[in-house]
Amino acid sequence: MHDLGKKEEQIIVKNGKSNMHRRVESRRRTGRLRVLLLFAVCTLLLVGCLSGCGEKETAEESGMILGFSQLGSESAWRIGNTRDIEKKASEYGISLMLENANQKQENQIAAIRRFIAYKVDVIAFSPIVEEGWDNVLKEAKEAGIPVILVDRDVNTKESGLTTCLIGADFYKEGVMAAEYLIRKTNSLGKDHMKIVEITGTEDSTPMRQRQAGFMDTIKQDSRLEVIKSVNGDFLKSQGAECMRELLRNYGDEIDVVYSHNDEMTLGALTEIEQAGYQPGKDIVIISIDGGQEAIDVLKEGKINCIVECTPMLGTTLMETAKKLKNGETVDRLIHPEETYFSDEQDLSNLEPRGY
Ligand code: GYE
Repeated sequence: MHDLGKKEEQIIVKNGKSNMHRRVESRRRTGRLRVLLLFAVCTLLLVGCLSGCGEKETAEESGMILGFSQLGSESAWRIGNTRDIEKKASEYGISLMLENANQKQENQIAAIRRFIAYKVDVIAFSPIVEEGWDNVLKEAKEAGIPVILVDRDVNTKESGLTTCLIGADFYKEGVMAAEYLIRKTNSLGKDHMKIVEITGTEDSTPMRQRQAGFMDTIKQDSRLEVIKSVNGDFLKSQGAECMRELLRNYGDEIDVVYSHNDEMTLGALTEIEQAGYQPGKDIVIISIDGGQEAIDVLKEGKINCIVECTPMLGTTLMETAKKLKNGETVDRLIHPEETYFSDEQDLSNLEPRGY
C-alpha cells in the first residue's frame, strides 16, 4: 500500500502540476487504489472461500499431527476406510501418522504409546475389541492428548478417557437386517424360517450391536428362529469355513444366512454353491457393509439384502480433530446416515460405492 502511494506521487510529479493539486490528486488516486486493492483482496477471499469453504488449510497452515491406529485390513470396508482417512487428511493439510495393527490389539496399544511419545496433537483409533484399553487411554489423558474413537467403541472402567465416537449405528443395522427378513418371510409366505448367523470379531462393537439389534427385532416374530450363531471374525476365509461347517451340520434346514459383513458373506456364498444350493433362492442371504463387490453379487440375485455401513468417515474425523486441537467441544456420538439395498429395489442406477 505504502509503496504504491509513493509510486503514484512520482507519476503525478512527472505530469508537472502544483504542489497542492498534486497532494489532492495523489490522495484521490491513492484512495481509488486502496478501494481497488480492497476489492481484489475481497475477491480473492471469496474465491478461496467458494473453492474450499475456508475450512481446508495447507499442511503448513494447519500444523497439526493426527495419530491414527487402524485395526487391520480385513475387508473392503476397512481398506476403503483407511483410504478415505488418508485422502481427507491430505485435503485438510493434516499430517497423518498412520499405523496398521494387522488385527492385533497389542499392536494398537503400542501404536497409541508411540503417538503419545511423539506428542501428536490428536489421537484417533478404531479399537478391534471393546475391552482392554484403560491403561493406554489413561496415559493419553495424562499427556493431555484428546482421543477420538473411529468406527468402534471401547468399554472402560473410567469414563471420560475418550472425547467422542465417529461411527455407524450398528444396532440400527441389525434392526434393518431383521426388518428386511420379516418382509421377506411375508413375501415368501413362510410360517417358519431357520436362521444361521455368522458374526464379526467376538467382543467388537459391530458384532455385539449387529447381533443385539437383529435378535431384539426377530424376537417379536415367532416365525423366525436362529438355530446357530458362529464367529467368522469379519474374514472371508472364516466366513467360508463357518459356512462349510454349518452346511455339514444343518444342511437342508438352513433357510437364512445372516452374516455381519460382506467378506464373510462372499466366502459363505462359494460354499453354499459348492454344496449344491442356490444362494438368494434356496437360502435367503443378508449381509452388511455394501462394498461394490457384494453389491454386484446382490444385483446378480445371489444376495437378497445388504445393510449399508459406510466407511467414509474421514471428513468428520478431520473436522472433529481440528475442533479438538482448537479446544472446542465436540458431539459425543456422530453417526453417519445409512440405508439398505435389497431385491425389493431397482438398483440399476446405484452410484459406484467407492469401496
Ligand atoms: O462392517 C467390517 C469390518 O467395524 C464397521 O469391520 C466395521 C466392520 C465392517 O471389517 O467389514
